[in-house]
Amino acid sequence: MEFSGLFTGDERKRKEREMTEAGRLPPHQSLTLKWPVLHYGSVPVFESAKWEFQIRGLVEQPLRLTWDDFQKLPRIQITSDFHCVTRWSRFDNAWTGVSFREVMKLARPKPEAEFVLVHGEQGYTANVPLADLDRENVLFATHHDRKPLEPDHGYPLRLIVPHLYAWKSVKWVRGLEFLDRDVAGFWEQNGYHMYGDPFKEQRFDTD
Ligand SMILES: Nc1nc2c(c(=O)[nH]1)N[C@H]1C(S)=C(S)[C@@H](COP(=O)(O)O)O[C@H]1N2
Ligand SMILES: [Mo]
Repeated sequence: MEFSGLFTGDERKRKEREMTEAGRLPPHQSLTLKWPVLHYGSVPVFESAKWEFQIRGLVEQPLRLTWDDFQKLPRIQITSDFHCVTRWSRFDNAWTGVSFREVMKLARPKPEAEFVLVHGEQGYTANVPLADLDRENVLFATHHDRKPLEPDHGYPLRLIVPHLYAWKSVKWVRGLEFLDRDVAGFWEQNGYHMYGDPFKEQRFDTD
């Protein structure tokens, strides 16, 4: 017999227990089977002819990539978990896109570059240490669970940094600024933690 639908609450609890036991649920988070939408400001309209991806700061090769340039880069698929500081976690997301390392190969950060300020549309920013982006599961995603990103989830391109709270996973990402010091991004200027490790509960700058 098919009881699915009737037991979705139980299914959620079962999975939450499973993830807790596997050590994948960070403290004081709860598992969601849905995918909430969370951002500051409005959803930007994508115009491929106007879009460009800008890489500047401490790199050997500053770059401006058009949407066509970006589309030509090799793609990877990564499955990872997603933890929002407002206490929901979504597990086993399949992301397709271009790895951070692929973009690094083109820009070639200088040895002094230790931090990156990630820029999104409308002035949204998030700061991440370069070492935390230079990992094999960090990517610029165009697809989620094999479907193009919805506009409110970051279409056409978003960063995914699975091991940090999701405010670092910049939607509508448009560029990278390589720096020799850690410069606070949007939420970090508004009281959030500079690093944001969900397993250490680094939510606020006082944590
Ligand atoms: N450009 C931009 N990216 C953003 C945000 C934002 O306000 N603007 N919010 C962040 C936060 S706090 C979270 S939890 C995730 C939410 O992603 P989702 O809406 O796809 O679930 O996006 C992150 N990326
Ligand atoms: Mo968030």
